[in-house]
Amino acid sequence: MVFNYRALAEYLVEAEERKQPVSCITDNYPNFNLSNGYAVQKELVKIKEELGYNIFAYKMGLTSQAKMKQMNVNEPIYGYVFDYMNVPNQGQIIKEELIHPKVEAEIAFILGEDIEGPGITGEQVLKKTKSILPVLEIIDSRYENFKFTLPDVVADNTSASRVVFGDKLFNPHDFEVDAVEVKMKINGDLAADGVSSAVLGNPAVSAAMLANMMAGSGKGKIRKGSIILTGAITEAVLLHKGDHITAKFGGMGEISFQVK
Ligand code: OOG
Ligand code: MG
Repeated sequence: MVFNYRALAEYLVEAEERKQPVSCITDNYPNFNLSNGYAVQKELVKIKEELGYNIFAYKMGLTSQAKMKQMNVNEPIYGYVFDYMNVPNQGQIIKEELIHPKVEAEIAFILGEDIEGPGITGEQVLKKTKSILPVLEIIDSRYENFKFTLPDVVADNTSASRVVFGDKLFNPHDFEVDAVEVKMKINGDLAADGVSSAVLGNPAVSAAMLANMMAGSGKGKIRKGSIILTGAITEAVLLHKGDHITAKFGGMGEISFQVK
């Protein structure tokens, strides 16, 4: 089947702009597959660039058991974070700008050298990583009830919506990247917790997987200086207007923001 990838990308961009969820692409087109999903994602990136936005970071998704179980899908995926999604630490997100946002805690990597698949390992990526830092990702599916199949969520740029980075960069060589303990509180109550090893054993493995997936689809290497979100350590937690979120990343400081 031949799909109109541009029209499907517009459908999702409009849902984001109108803040109105839409039905899954696979509801209308049951044959829509994962490579079709990435083809829509590619058009969605073009639309965002035409609107004047730029890619700010890469993101991996569904890299932990907690997330795969929560979303009922079983394979890591990738997408892009755009510049307009960036929110400062201790800043705020506006509920009215979003549909049904959820928050999740992650580790981000900043590359000191290019990385390239196929066959690159987590250890090799760590050697080429300049810094790591904590990040809270706010995901906001453009699909009704936050429900989708893998091809749908890939088309929807893996629910990318907002990001709040920590203030400090850390040298990955001084750090046990797989032993960062995260505790996320909402209005003072524990909302989710976990350890960074939940992400494929080590978040570096997720960054390596990204390079390998990109190589597999002919997208080439990931350049020095690129930022990679390696995927949620914990389940994602639904946000409400008025919520105050704080997350402690053992040894890496704290991130907080408010939902206005
Ligand atoms: C898809 C995005 C998943 C992660 O870190 O696992 C993701 C979703 O759950 O809506 O960003
Ligand atoms: Mg995420």
